[in-house]
Amino acid sequence: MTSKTTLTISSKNYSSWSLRGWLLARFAGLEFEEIMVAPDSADMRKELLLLSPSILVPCLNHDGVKVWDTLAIAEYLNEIKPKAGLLPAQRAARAHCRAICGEMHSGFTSLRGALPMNLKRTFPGHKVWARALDDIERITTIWHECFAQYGGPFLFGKKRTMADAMYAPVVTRFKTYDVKLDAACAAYCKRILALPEMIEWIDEAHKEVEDIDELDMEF
Ligand SMILES: N[C@@H](CCC(=O)N[C@@H](CS)C(=O)NCC(=O)O)C(=O)O
Repeated sequence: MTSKTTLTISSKNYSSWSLRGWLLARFAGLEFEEIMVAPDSADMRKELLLLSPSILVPCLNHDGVKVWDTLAIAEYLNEIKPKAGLLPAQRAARAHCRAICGEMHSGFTSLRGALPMNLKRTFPGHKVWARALDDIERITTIWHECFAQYGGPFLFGKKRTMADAMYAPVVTRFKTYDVKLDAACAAYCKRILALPEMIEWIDEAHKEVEDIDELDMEF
C-alpha cells in the first residue's frame, strides 16, 4: 500500500518557500494533500519536526519517500513526472535552468530580508535598500538573458519550468513593494501573476486570518 501524497507548507501569505514547493508540485501535475503548519508556535514546531526533518517547509511525502528542501523537491518531481517539463529539454538549457534555480535557492539574501513575501499587503512607493537593489538588478539581468535566449513568454520559452516556480515569490515581492521594472520584466510578472495556480494561491493567502505584525508594519 502506498502512503498518501502530502506537501507540508505554512502560511500562504508569508511563506515564499511554501509557494515554490506548491507551485512545483502543481506544475508537475502531482495530486497531493496540503498539510498546513504555523512554524512560529513551539507546539507546531514539534509537530513539524515529525513531518519535516529540517523543521522547514516545504516537505513532500510521496510513496513513502520524504523529500525536504525545495531544490530536492524540484529534482524529485522532475524524476517522477518527467513529462511535466520541469526542466527544459535541451541539456545546455537544463544546466542554465539549474544554475538560476540554484542562484535563487542560495542567494538574494538582501532582497529576501528587506522585502519579505506578503501577498496581502502593498507598500506603494516603498524605498528599497541599496543592497536589495543589487539583487533586483541581478534578477532582472537573469530574466533578460532568459528572454533573449529562449524567446519567452516564460523563462525557458513556451513552457513553464522549475525556474518560473523558483522566481514566482520574487514576482509577488515586486508587486507588494512597488518595485519599478522595465517593460519586459513587468510583462513577465503579469504573466506569472495570471497563472491559474498563482491566482488560486493568492486568493487563499488573502483568506488567511493570522498576521505577523513585524512583517506588516509600514516601512
Ligand atoms: N532551503 C530551504 C528553505 C526553507 C525555508 O526557509 N522555509 C521557511 C518558510 S519560508 C521555514 O520553514 N521556516 C520555519 C521557521 O523558520 O520556523 C528550502 O529550500 O526549502
